[in-house]
Amino acid sequence: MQYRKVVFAGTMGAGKTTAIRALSEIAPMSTEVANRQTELHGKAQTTVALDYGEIRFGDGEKLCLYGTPGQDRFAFMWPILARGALGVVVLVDHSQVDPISDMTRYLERFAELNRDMPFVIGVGRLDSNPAFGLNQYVDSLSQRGWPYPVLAVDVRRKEDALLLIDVLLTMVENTR
Ligand SMILES: Nc1nc2c(ncn2[C@@H]2O[C@H](COP(=O)(O)OP(=O)(O)O)[C@@H](O)[C@H]2O)c(=O)[nH]1
Ligand SMILES: [Mg+2]
Repeated sequence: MQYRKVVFAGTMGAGKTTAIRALSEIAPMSTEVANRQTELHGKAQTTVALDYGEIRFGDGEKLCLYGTPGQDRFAFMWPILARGALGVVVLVDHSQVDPISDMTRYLERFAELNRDMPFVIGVGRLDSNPAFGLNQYVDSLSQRGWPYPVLAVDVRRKEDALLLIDVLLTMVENTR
């Protein structure tokens, strides 16, 4: 059996744990603790260390899904998780103060680890701030010469989470 790995990154509350729970065909593992940084996000629980889930494909291939902890104090986990990853799904919470720089921060950090890392960006809660839309993300990326796909998603829906994976796998296939 072939093992492949995809990493989910993004700020606290962006939906990493939710996406992996929606996708995983095994009981997903997650290391949730009480959230003591409620100034960053109001949610009750947050992930330390990582999330883990798996998708199995018909051809006997297994895709391992890893969620990075959002808080910066767990940034030491990122190189460990990024090693050998097919690509990174960066989830963005559009309702945050500066979601573009949230996105940029994760892209920069993971690109430092692997310059050729394929990325897909999933923007959630797009309706929370109608003043700016998906095109702002696309513009910001193209200004930096980053041709990564940007999708509006609600990762609580399995088909949205799966779309992110499909796009990432398609990119990987096409660059081989
Ligand atoms: N409205 C909305 N809520 C979302 C979306 N994605 C995640 N959530 C909710 O946001 C909360 C935080 O998600 P979580 O997966 O714990 O974020 P994590 O910190 O990235 O692991 C959960 O209550 C999710 O149900 C989205 O696209 N839209
Ligand atoms: Mg989490």
